[in-house]
Amino acid sequence: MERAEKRFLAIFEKINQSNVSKEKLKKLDVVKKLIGTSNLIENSERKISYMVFIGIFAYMVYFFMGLRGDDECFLEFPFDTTKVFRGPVNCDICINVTTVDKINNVSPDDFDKNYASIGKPVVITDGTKGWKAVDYFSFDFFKDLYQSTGNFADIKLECQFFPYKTEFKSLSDVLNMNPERARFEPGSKPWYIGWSNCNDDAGKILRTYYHRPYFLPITSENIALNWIFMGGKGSGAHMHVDDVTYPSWQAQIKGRKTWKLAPPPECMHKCQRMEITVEPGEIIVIDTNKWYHQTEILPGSISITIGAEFD
Ligand SMILES: O=C(O)CCC(=O)C(=O)O
Repeated sequence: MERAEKRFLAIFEKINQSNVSKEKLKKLDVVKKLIGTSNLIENSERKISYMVFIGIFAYMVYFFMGLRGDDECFLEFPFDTTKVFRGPVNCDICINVTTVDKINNVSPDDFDKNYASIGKPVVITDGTKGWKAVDYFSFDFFKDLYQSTGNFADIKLECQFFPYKTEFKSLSDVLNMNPERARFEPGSKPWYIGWSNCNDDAGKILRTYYHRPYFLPITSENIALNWIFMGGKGSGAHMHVDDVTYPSWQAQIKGRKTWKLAPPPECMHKCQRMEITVEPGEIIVIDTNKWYHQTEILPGSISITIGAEFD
């Protein structure tokens, strides 16, 4: 390497002493090749530096914002970063959609044709007709459910837990809060949380409290993984878009919740925002991967919902 360097310097010296201009030198194939290689090295070094910088930045955000969800991954990206990379949405899903219809007694074919197949949000007011959940779901119901189906630690793997504005770190923290707070007694801290159930035994029991929504097309598969959201009045989920596989239904078992829907940003000028309040016993159906959504729990009873994706 040293010898090569010396010989190169000697050649360089000779060139300097000759009358060949730098411009002419740059036109030589061998010089072009050399410059190209050095640019290539510089570029890859720059790329590596960027990647290291992004990595350090992401880790700092993740670490300082306390967004570490579980210990399965060394580095988990904050939930909302995935939205930056979502594909553009065809605005046909929202053009001319100005309200969320409330319908009942709808056939699976009509539901499919007028809503599911075109991604139009809708509320089915008789959606939970005949469901035991309406009479049984409560804070204590879920506490007993998870106590009877194993320990709370099971709830962690593969499950997602959304603490929203609370300090809770897990569903187990929630279900062990003091009873006064669970009942929203005056002076206690408000709470609203959500989770996906990934305890198979609990899932089997849950399915005895609700049916596959009657309006889903026969060809639709109702995904077994349940999402449950529970809590008292105040803000629910912040405005966001999901990154799940399919559209979802969500049954409002107890309480009342307002959904604020916004079209995808690329459709902002062609489509409009909408708002709908879902009453107890109603089911909202929405493609949460396309419609941005935010929720607010209205004063009154605890809000409890159960839902799932369907294809
Ligand atoms: O039900 C809620 O309050 C939030 C639901 C939600 O954000 C979702 O399903 O993505």
